[in-house]
Amino acid sequence: MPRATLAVAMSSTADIHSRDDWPSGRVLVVSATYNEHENVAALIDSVLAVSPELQLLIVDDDSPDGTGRLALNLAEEQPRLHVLVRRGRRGLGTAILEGFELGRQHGFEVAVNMDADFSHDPDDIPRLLAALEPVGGRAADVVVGSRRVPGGQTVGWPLSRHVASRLVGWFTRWVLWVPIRDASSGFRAVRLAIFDRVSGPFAQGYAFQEDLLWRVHRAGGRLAEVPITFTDRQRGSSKADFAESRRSIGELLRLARQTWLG
Ligand SMILES: Nc1nc2c(ncn2[C@@H]2O[C@H](COP(=O)(O)OP(=O)(O)OP(=O)(O)O)[C@@H](O)[C@H]2O)c(=O)[nH]1
Ligand SMILES: [Mg+2]
Repeated sequence: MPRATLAVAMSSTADIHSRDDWPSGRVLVVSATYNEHENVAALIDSVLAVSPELQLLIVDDDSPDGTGRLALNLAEEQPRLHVLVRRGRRGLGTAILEGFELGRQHGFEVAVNMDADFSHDPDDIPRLLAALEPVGGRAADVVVGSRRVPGGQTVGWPLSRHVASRLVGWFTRWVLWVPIRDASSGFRAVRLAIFDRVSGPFAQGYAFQEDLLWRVHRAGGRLAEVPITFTDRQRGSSKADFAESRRSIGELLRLARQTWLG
């Protein structure tokens, strides 16, 4: 299966970028979208209302429901909003990675990655950022918004989702040796300088989340978790289908082979 590197196909000429004149900033929130028309405008408002210091990048894969077009229109009026519409569905992992890479190119120090469906509460962003700061002398490189540390929880999931998520969590912790309880959480704060030490090829789909933690940990980076409440999406539909699950399992097994056999 083809995999992405950090220098992921940056500007295939068909991709659309909103304005190139980004204000300077330290923290860029990156949210990947695919058919999130019902959520994206509210997400943009909520994230940008958290702090005037935050900027937001939407990375859309040319959603058939017009999410990207809507975000591009909103970006015309909002200098803290940036939009990349990629031509064709290229996967969640490559979308996040391309968002991080754009953040680096524009001089941001930290990226916050979150889903666009309000499962992640924008009001938790300041707590994630605070946890990047040094504790006992050493700063964290990645802070994971975690459902599996005291105070964290998941609201609204059926039993099947709990079981699947716990299995992946267990596998990442005890087979891949990543010391994190909620490795599949897509709500994180990431110090972008970590990519000076960590490179791909990264998993292209949902397994990017576990893959990034695995690489950061192996490179000696510091991981931390803070509790969050994850709420099942209220609007729009899931993109985590059977094909994506199968692809993720393949990617995780590849990481297991590398962990144990080198
Ligand atoms: N750009 C891009 N974004 C994607 C892709 N697949 C999923 N996303 C986005 O990634 C985020 C996570 O996807 P979800 O469908 O919410 O996955 P999930 O949280 O496991 O499933 P739900 O239970 O439905 O919320 C959402 O913001 C999606 O719109 C993709 O191929 N490309
Ligand atoms: Mg979701």
